[in-house]
Amino acid sequence: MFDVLTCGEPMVLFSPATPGPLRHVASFTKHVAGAELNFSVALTRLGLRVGYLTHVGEDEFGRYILASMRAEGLDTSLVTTDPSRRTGVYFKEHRGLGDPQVYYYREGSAASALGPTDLRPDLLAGVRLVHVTGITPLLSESCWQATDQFLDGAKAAGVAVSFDPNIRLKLIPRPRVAEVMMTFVRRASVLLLNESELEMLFGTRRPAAVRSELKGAGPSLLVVKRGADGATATDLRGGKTVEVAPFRPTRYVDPVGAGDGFDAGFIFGYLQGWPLEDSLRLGNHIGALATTVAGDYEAYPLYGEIDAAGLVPRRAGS
Ligand code: KDG
Repeated sequence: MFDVLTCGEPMVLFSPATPGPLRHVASFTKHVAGAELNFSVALTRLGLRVGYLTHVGEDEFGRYILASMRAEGLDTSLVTTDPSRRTGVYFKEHRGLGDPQVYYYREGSAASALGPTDLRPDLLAGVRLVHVTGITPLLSESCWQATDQFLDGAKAAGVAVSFDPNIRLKLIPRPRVAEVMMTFVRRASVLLLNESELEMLFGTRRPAAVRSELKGAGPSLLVVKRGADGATATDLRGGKTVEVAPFRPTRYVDPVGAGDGFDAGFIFGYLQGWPLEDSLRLGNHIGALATTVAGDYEAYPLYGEIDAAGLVPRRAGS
């Protein structure tokens, strides 16, 4: 039985040891990544039971992903090994001009064969939240159907859904983004995105301006990740927006993995019933830590670490 259920594509990430065009890079460090896997690792480190539904190839990279999941204490019972397809891979490239470039080698991967039959109805029993990102439906037709199945299954079972569009313009042409993502946004309970995604979907960077568009249907909570400017959470029913300041890490490598870490921190607080400010603060903290290392999830904290850092709110009288 899981607290949280998610699905997506895990990949092996090769991070360059030196900056510059990849053709001149001689060595790389190897990591495990994938937006929903990162999210699952972060929540597992905080103590939740996460079900991560995916496929990997019957190859060395698939074995490496499974071994890394086990090392993190993450359940692997929902991972199917597919002998007929390969595990996806991606490379980062640091040119020194802003965020890293990413190059995917994932077409036709094992995870792209994820489909609607993967979600057995019994998997939702006892689940408190289903997490979906906008990456998975763009991987293949069957992944799109699997995402639909996830959202419909959650609705039928009365389970909350968090959705992060995680817009990857290498996976979808810019003019289609809003139309495609809104089909998923409308089925979420909590919408988590960054400011440029907010603008792509709603044409505004002001959370309050989104309320009328989502009135009636869709999320009740809008969480906006503002990077170095902190984060906000807007109660789309009541209208109140709360804002928290950012965490400023003393070292910065790259931002990949920060958004997933933020999502996990916020959702952890949300599931514990914490005040929105505390959930945002934990999201910011995990997101900031993620930027300090070359891998996506390595720097995410353990529960004991967030407790020691004073990020677990004390109830009145405790
Ligand atoms: O959020 C981090 C992800 O972008 C990274 O791990 C790779 O899943 C990935 C993707 O599809 O971009």
